[in-house]
Amino acid sequence: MKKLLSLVLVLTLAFSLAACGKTATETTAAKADATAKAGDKIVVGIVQTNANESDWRTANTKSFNEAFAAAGFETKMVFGEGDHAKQISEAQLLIQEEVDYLVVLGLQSAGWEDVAKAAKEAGIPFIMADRKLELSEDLYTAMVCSDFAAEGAKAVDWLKAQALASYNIVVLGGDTGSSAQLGRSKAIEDGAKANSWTIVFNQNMKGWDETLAKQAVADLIAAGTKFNVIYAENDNMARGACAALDAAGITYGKTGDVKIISFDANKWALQNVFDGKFNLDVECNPLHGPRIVELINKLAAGEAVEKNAYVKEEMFDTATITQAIVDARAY
Ligand code: GYE
Repeated sequence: MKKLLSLVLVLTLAFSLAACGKTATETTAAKADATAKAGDKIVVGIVQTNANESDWRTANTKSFNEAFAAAGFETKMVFGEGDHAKQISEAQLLIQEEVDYLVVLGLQSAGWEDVAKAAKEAGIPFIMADRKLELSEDLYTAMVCSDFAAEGAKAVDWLKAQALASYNIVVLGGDTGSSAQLGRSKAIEDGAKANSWTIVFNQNMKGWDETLAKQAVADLIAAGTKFNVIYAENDNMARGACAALDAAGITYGKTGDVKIISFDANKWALQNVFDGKFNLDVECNPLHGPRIVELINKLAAGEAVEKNAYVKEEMFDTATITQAIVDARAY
């Protein structure tokens, strides 16, 4: 009954707004207003990448579920499971289900125009979280993302500061075409060019997979490939690489022959930095739940929001890490 009431309210408002030529934004506001008037729960559709592609993703999904439940939102979460086309069709379904807000974490950064246009037509605010998508500003309401180019630049600067006698780098990339992979990979590729470093291997691991990373490094060792740096685009792949080095009796980390660079900075990974197994871990913070709740509440209240927000992130290496930092880690 309530749904029907809010639908009638939306349609009446939409027709009256359309009759007087109101924009999508006003339609959005009308929709939010109707939802509030009808006292309905705010329904948020989340288009997530994969359920458990990494420890980072697990923490990210948990953050959304917990924060949205605490905010009294109704959450509709769908997963792409590694398939971009599936993510697109799931997103279209959420629009047809008339969610009040659409939050997208894209497997791929490209190919979201149609979904964004459909959301705009329906008056549904399109919000990007975690990964910035290739969309013009008129096609999304706001974003809360990580700056992957900046993350990569931190790692390259750190690597340069190590002043190694030689640089033979193995790049274990994330899912091809994701903005996280694109940003982090471009940084090391540009850094290698600028510093005349050698990238001896550069491949993306489907699903950011730890086992694939381990196998890739084991194959390199078996082939006799010389390398002294592992640039792993997330913690799980870095751990996979270390397992292959352990199996081959090759030393790594603070006192070892191979430098280990990672991204995400999960608690267990920072313990590895503290224990001298990982040399550097560049933070990528998954706790987007509260950030998106704050954003949606502002939009629902008709308040102005920051269009393009980047999460403030740090980096941790064997020289700066402390047990207290590890113990205080929230994910
Ligand atoms: O680095 C990786 C996850 O989008 C930043 O996706 C995220 C990446 C993160 O699976 O672990």
